Amino acid sequence: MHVIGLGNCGENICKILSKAKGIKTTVLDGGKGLPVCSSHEEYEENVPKLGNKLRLGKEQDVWLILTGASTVSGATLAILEQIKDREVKVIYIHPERYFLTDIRRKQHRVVYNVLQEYARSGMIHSLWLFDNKTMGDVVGEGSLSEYYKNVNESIANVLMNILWFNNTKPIMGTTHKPKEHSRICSVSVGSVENHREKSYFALDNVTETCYYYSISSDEIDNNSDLIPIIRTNIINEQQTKVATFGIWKNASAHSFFYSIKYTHFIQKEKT
Ligand SMILES: Nc1nc2c(ncn2[C@@H]2O[C@H](COP(=O)(O)OP(=O)(O)OP(=O)(O)O)[C@@H](O)[C@H]2O)c(=O)[nH]1
Ligand SMILES: [Mg+2]
Repeated sequence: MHVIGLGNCGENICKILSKAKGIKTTVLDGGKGLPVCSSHEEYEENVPKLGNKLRLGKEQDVWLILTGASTVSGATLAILEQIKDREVKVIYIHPERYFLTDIRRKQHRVVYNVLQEYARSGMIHSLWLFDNKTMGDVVGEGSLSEYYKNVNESIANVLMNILWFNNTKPIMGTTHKPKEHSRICSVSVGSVENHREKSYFALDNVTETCYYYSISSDEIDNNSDLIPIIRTNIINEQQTKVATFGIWKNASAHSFFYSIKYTHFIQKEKT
């Protein structure tokens, strides 16, 4: 897995991921692989050849993390153009609206909409949406000096776990293969006992969902309630959408699940 972090936001998440096994990271920002520019348009027009900076080699599993609120996000499409031969997943961090100046809000709207169109048309493999406000409510906002700490760690955890799920054989079920056109997605996290889930982005018009259960070995051996809880949930979900699941055994004492939700419907701006 190779993760490219664009701007401060992308860089902060890359800092966490760079310590993980099996993940390479590259930061792109004004002064880091990109020239320092003063506007969205200027960034768009001045993206140099990035081959030597990125050094992707044969890696297909490429992720780009950014928010449209940054000036440097003007470089997004020019960067995607250079890596379009890879399987590119984009993590889009939806900014808090009330923090934004008019210019930044406009930039965000443009990037957010274009990326959704790119996903729908298959120009990118998928678009993963996270919302700072929604996530702050779920995982807690830090002090002023580390305001995004919990949010960033939670996003980094999603990536580390996806890598692990993809490379580890489930003890039951499978990894989900979404339909060809279901390329816009979101993640929710949940606890297994009460099956309550909290979403990192409120995705509208979900058409498919898959549940990735990461269960401690103790619970795998001793919790006989597990299968009925999971079965009931999947049957419920299947009433309204395509729903699948996989169960993995983890090495910690802690069990949780992710629910990954997919849609092909364009998401409107969150207010
Ligand atoms: N989740 C998360 N969001 C962040 C972080 N830092 C900034 N943001 C969000 O991103 C927006 C600004 O984007 P940054 O990537 O910081 O962009 P910037 O460095 O201010 O922008 P330029 O330097 O002008 O390109 C803020 O309004 C926040 O919503 C972070 O570490 N984590
Ligand atoms: Mg910056």
